[in-house]
This record gives sequence, C-alpha cells and structure tokens, in this order.
Amino acid sequence: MRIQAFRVRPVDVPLSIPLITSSGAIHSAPLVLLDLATDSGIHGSSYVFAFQRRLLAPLAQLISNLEELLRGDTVAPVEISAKLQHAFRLAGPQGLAGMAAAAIDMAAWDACAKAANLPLARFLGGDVKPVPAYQSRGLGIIGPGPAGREAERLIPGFRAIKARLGYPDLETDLAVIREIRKAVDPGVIVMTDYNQSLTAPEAARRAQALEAENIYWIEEPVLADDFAGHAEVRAKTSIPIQTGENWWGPRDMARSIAAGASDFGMPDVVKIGGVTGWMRAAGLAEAHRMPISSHLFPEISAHLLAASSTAHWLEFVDFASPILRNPAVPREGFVTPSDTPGSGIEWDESAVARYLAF
Ligand code: SMN
Ligand code: MG
Repeated sequence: MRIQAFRVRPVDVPLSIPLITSSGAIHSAPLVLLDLATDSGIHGSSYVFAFQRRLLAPLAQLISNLEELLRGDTVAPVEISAKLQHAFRLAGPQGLAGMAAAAIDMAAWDACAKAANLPLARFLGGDVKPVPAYQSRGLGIIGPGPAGREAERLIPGFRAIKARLGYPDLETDLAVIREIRKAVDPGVIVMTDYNQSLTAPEAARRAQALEAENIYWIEEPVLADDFAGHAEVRAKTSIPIQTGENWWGPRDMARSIAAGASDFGMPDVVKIGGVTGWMRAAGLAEAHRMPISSHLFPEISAHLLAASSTAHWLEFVDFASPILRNPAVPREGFVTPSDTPGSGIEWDESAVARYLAF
C-alpha cells in the first residue's frame, strides 16, 4: 500500500463552551483535516489542532507541502516518521513541523489498521474496551460562582472533572475549588490545571494550600519545559503532579522522567509524534510504571489508551465532534474506542463544508 495523494482541509469549528485558561482563551477549534489516499483505495484520516486561527493556514500549507516528499512511499508509519524526522532535522522537528508529521503518522496508522480490517486499538495489540474518561470541557478561568454552576451542568455522565486554575491569587483558586466541590457529589474526582502560569515557589505555596481540598492532580504548575521547576514543586507537595501535553516526542518525556518532574504523564498524541510517538511513550511509561492520560483528541486517544499498559484517564474534550460522523461519546464515565476498522475518524461532510475556514 503506497501513498498517492493528500487531501488537506482547514476548518474552524465553534466551541459549545469556550476554554479559558490562565495562559490564553480558546473560542473555536481551528483544525486541519487530512485524508491520505493510497493506491489500494483505502483512505487514512486524521486531524490536528492548530491552537490559533493564525496558525491554521501555515499548518495546512505545511502538511500539503509534504505530499511531494512522501508520494509513492509505502504506508509504513515507522519509516515515514524517520523520513520526516530527517527532513526536519536542520529546521527542528517540533512546533508546526511536529504537528504536520503527526497528522501524516496518524492518517498512515488509520490506513494500516483499515487494511488489516481491525479497529486501531486491536491493530496495536489492545482490545476495544472502555477507558475511564474525565470531563474537561469548559471549567475555565470564569470565577468561583460560574465555575460551581458549570461543574454542576457538566458533571452528569462523568465521575471526574478538571478545573483550570491560576487566578490572580490563591484565595480565588481555593474559592473556585470549594464551589466546584459544593456543586458535585463527594465521590467526584477533581483534577486541576495551571497551564504553566506560576513560578515554582508560588506553585509550591498554592499546592500546599490545595492539599486540604482533595485534589487528584495538579497539572503544569510551571512552564512546561521547566522539568526542574516541576520537580521542585513535586518535592514540596503531596498532591501528584501531572504534565506531558507539551512533551515534543518521547525523548522529551524521557528527560522529564529523568528530572523527576511528575508523578503522572499525559502525552498529547500530536506533540508526542502521532501513534508512533505515543506507542514509544507508552513503552517508557511501562518501564517507569508511570500512569499515562491523554490530551485532547479523544477519538484516537481512546484506541491508544486501550493499547497502553499504564493507561490512566482519557481527557474528554469534544473540539472535533461537530465535524465527525462518529464522535467519542462518554457513557457512565467511560469512552469506548470505535469498533470499525481504523481510528474511526470519518467526516460529516456537510459540517466540514459549513466550517471550512478558507
Ligand atoms: C488545554 C491546553 C490547550 C488546549 C486545550 C486544553 C489544557 C488541557 O491544558 O489540559 O485541557
Ligand atoms: Mg493541560
């Protein structure tokens, strides 16, 4: 099976609930959709998140530019990944280059699993089984009262929820958590995410104050690439530290683990290097007995978690749901990977046409 052509489409999908973090707000989801046509008639599909509308056109263009490099190549994701790593060595394999490479990798794995007539989870050696999911839509920096009301509205169907913190002061962080706790059942797990907004000493101070609030993890308390800073905060609190959505490839994860930066890991399937990067990260997690959760992309992440030995939590964020024919659906706190061949990504073409960005 060889690569024939790329179809690349940029869409900008409105969010039903905006996501306001302490490091910037997201009001819509600019996504690049990729369909990889092969000579066997099978199509592999994937999407990547550009984070900002201003990155959408460059990312779409970059993915398109790679078609010429890969046309005629065997759909062998490990080979393609090595070729793209090499192609970007001098420029640097991260950022938009890393996202473009991951889009191609995910589409290639989708095509391979379809060719084997297996759901991706089973193609990777796992099973199609439910994975625990937490509610991560909304619950941004919206203040204590609104956060309590939003938690109450968003918790049905879940037994865990994540709140963004990093308000101007510790007192507001605490007030938000207390309002959320009041709004949900006592057994509900509450995760928190600082989105890289604090210094290490301030993060340690806030973490210690949160210890009385039954918090499940504290995510990215300091800059994502500050592994020493994460380790410093981790040494000063009993709350587990979570990080990983900004690991660019498994080697970043290895450096983070070596620094003792976190208790838990949460690779983002795109930034970690697609399915190829995820499976290598899952191996590292297995070797270090590190529980791993996903970041965004719930459809493909459900397959990957189902095939990962230290699978922890799936982050439920539904950015792409409006344009998918079979979006991930949480049921009683779990998301089950699709049971059709591949990753289950199929476009709702009328919605794609509606949200086409240019
Ligand atoms: C997050 C970051 C960037 C985009 C969406 C969501 C957040 C999370 O850090 O972990 O959900
Ligand atoms: Mg996060």
